[in-house]
Amino acid sequence: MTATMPDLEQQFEQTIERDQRIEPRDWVPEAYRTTMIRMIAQHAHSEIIGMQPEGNWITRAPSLRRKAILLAKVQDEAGHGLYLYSAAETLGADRGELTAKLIAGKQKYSSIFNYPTLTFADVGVIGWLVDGAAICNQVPLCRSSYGPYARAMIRICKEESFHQRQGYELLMTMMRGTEEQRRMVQDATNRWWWPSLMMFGPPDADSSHTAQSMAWKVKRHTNDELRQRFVDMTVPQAEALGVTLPDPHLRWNAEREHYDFGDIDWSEFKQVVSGNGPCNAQRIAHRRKAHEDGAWVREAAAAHAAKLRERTA
Ligand code: BYC
Repeated sequence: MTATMPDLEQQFEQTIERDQRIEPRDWVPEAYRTTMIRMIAQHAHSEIIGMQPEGNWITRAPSLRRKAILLAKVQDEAGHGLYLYSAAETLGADRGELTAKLIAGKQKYSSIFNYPTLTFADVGVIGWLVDGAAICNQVPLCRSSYGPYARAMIRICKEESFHQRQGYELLMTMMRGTEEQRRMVQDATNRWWWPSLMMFGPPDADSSHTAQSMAWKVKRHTNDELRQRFVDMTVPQAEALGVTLPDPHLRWNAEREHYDFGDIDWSEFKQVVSGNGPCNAQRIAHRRKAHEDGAWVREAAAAHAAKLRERTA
């Protein structure tokens, strides 16, 4: 007996209701497919573009040990991008088309990667704050309703935890160093704090996708909930490190049992997301060039695969 549309819809709703996973062969409403492709592609693009700000420091890392650590981290990000593109492919998206949309400016990537990395302290602060925010946002996504995405997120989160620790350890070392090194850490913290809070997306009241994504259990918490969790988690870390977070309104609210914090400059967020951040043009130009430079590899791989097919036929 063939399943009718209402049966399929009911099955989908039940899977979500029972907290089970949606798998690639399951029927899904078109809007669910579109949402998952959008979110997974944006995430994959963020990992790949996210290699640039830190990659910028690989040749200038101050020791062989720091260079090896940074290389490993940036390589992990390439890996995350690749398995996220694979997860998007299980929904019928084509990786080549997703890349084409990224370099044509038709698909987004995280706002955070449009800021420059001015000193080596930025590498530590990215690990601490940016990877810290990423973990906060992504741990709940390990329970996302789409199976391949949720499973990819488990490994990604484990690696992000290592990234966060390496950043914090680097900053601890710098804070035990010279006055100039401490000044660099404080300066990097000042520049990355507010953009890190923006990573969680617009306030709930302005978030176009949250309600539907929560109903489908794609997202498990709202943008504001996760942002608050990140602030609460990070303030004690800043104290232990000995840096000041650049927000005069940051204080413990005993009644709410959370830290209160100042207003985020949402006009800056909008500017960056719409392509006008400090490094948007540079990031996309670099990605486009890397893609074009890699054309011969894709051609060679396709020619090799065709030869193998011919031989086995
Ligand atoms: N930047 O309705 P909303 C990483 C867009 S990788 C740019 O709240 P949603 C790492 C949003 O896409 C970090 N755009 O959306 C890598 C939507 O636009 P469209 C990436 C943003 O999806 C290397 C519109 O604003 N992490 O951590 O419900 C090294 C309205 O927003 C941003 C992920 O991708 C932003 N910050 O919630 C180190 C995690 N925020 O598509 C670290 C997975 C929002 O309607 N994604 N927008 O044109 C998510 O959890 C969610 O997609 C978001 C946004 C919380 C980001």
